[in-house]
Amino acid sequence: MKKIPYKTVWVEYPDIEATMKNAGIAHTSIEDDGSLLFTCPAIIDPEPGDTGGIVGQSDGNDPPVAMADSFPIAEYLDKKHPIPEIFPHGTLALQRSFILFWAKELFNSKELSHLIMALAHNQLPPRSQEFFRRTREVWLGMKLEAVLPPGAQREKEIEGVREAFNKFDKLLANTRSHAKDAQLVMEGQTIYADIVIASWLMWIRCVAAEELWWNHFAKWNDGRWETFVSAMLEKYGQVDA
Ligand SMILES: N[C@@H](CCC(=O)N[C@@H](CS)C(=O)NCC(=O)O)C(=O)O
Repeated sequence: MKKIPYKTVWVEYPDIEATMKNAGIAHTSIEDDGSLLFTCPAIIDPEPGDTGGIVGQSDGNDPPVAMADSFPIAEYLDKKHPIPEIFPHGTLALQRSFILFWAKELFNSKELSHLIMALAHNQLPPRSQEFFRRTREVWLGMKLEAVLPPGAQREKEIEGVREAFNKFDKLLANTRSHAKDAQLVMEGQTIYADIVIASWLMWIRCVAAEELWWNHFAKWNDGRWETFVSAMLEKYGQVDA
């Protein structure tokens, strides 16, 4: 989106902690048992610069910036590369609050998180699959297969997710016609909250078996979620590797 040159390094789940520690990147949260959780995404900016954030004009004296956690990373990049801005002036707290609300109502809801966990495992490479199963089954207290088996119970939970989407469709009624412009939260501009929501929707689209995305999510609310994700992908979906 900002046309910042970068190189992606893909890290498998079991390697995240060691990779972050080696790069001097701090944990992002502390688990219930007191252990530190290291997470992706993370960035290393070898050229943080002190010249008003103009790339390529660092005096070379600043140490690289190495950090994890999406929100602070986005804030950092938006300050350093302000065009196009994803935190328009005065919207930082509003965006933070909106994202938390969306996550609480939808993505951390039992129904959707169960659905995603039950399906994500199948898409991972073998070493990550083993890690994902081991850690998530401890979190959930049950086998992944038992979380949301296909059938009547899964259909009922999908209906619960649909109700949550209906609620956001109403809350975001004024931007309905802007989905095709990659705007969901704010009319006229794609902002950080849009990126977060598009990323979550993309996650569902990637892990959901075909029939689940195309027969459910993609059809809901006149297709605005699919229209929005497609527009975001088309405009900003390129990855370097
Ligand atoms: N607060 C972090 C959370 C990111 C997160 O949960 N990342 C997952 C991958 S999607 C992770 O790295 N998990 C590591 C693990 O489960 O050990 C952020 O917003 O960046």
